[in-house]
Amino acid sequence: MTVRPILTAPDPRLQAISMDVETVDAEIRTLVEDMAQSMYAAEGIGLAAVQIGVAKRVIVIDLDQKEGKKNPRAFINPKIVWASDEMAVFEEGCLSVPEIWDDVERPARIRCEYLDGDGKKQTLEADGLLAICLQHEMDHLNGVLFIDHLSRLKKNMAVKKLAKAKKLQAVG
Ligand code: K1U
Ligand code: ZN
Repeated sequence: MTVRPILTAPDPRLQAISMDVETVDAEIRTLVEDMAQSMYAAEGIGLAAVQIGVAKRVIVIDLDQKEGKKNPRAFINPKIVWASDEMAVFEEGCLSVPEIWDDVERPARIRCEYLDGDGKKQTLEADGLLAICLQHEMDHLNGVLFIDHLSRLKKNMAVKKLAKAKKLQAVG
């Protein structure tokens, strides 16, 4: 298992449209394990494969990480098949958009279909943080970041802050 570096905006690879997984084989299982390790190392609650530079429709989420008790869930080729009219606002962050948090409005409940880590078809109805996190990660699979949901002014401010941080990082 390998902890892989997480891409940060404005890296153009984050805008890629990820490809469907054909077969859940050993390569995909290794990818899922690497993603889980990378997510834990970065102290995140979710990760999309594209964030480590692999444009495949694979997501890992673990919402209840307690000491020594890790339970990563894999969502492969996830699709939202229903979303509630009711909306929810949640302050989101992103490992690819460091140090920026802002409110995003999304459907409060969703039903999605996906393949699990064993390649079995599953259906899940989610609400609360799981629904938010799934939608945030599925956006990544379509090259969308949470700052793309903000007003143009807020997004511009976020992009400037990210560019400045990258410049400072490069100088050392
Ligand atoms: O996609 C990502 O970069 C993961 C992102 C998921 C997410 C967080 C909040 C709302 C929607 C989606 C993160 O994990 S950011 C870090 C984070 O949320 C967190 C870190 C430590 C403790 C609790 C939360
Ligand atoms: Zn993210």
